[in-house]
Amino acid sequence: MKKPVWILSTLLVLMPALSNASDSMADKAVDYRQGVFSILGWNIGPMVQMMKKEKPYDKDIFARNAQRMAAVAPMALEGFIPDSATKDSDAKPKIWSNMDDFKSKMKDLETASAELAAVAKTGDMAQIGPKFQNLGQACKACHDEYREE
Ligand code: ASC
Repeated sequence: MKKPVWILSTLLVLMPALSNASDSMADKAVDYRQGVFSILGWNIGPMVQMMKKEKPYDKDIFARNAQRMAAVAPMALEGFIPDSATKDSDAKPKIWSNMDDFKSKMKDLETASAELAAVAKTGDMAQIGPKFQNLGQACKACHDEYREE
């Protein structure tokens, strides 16, 4: 390769990494937690459809998605570092002045998703229904209080 070509291609390859490196810690934290919530949203979506009978109930997919949520939910809190209520974030600043309550709501999410994952394996709707309701409540409780609409 001619020199200008490889310099240019090296730059192009490195650019995304370089631009991420120049992001502030707050921007990275926002990206991180939005990634976590994207995973949660992606996985709860089909479960909601199954519960509403908009989609046939598939025990394995339901249990898999519940398991994923249980694995990922405990990763969210870490992204709420100090001073990370940025313009790209829907997190309300009052999260940081109510951190104990916020943590307890995050804990509720962890518990609800773990309990759903446990019963989802049985395929027994009598058990799944109430646990799914709890999970929806845990999502909503935090959104109502701490997420910008
Ligand atoms: C969902 C979803 C949420 C929660 C919330 C529960 O399906 O994407 O954020 O449930 O709406 O009230």
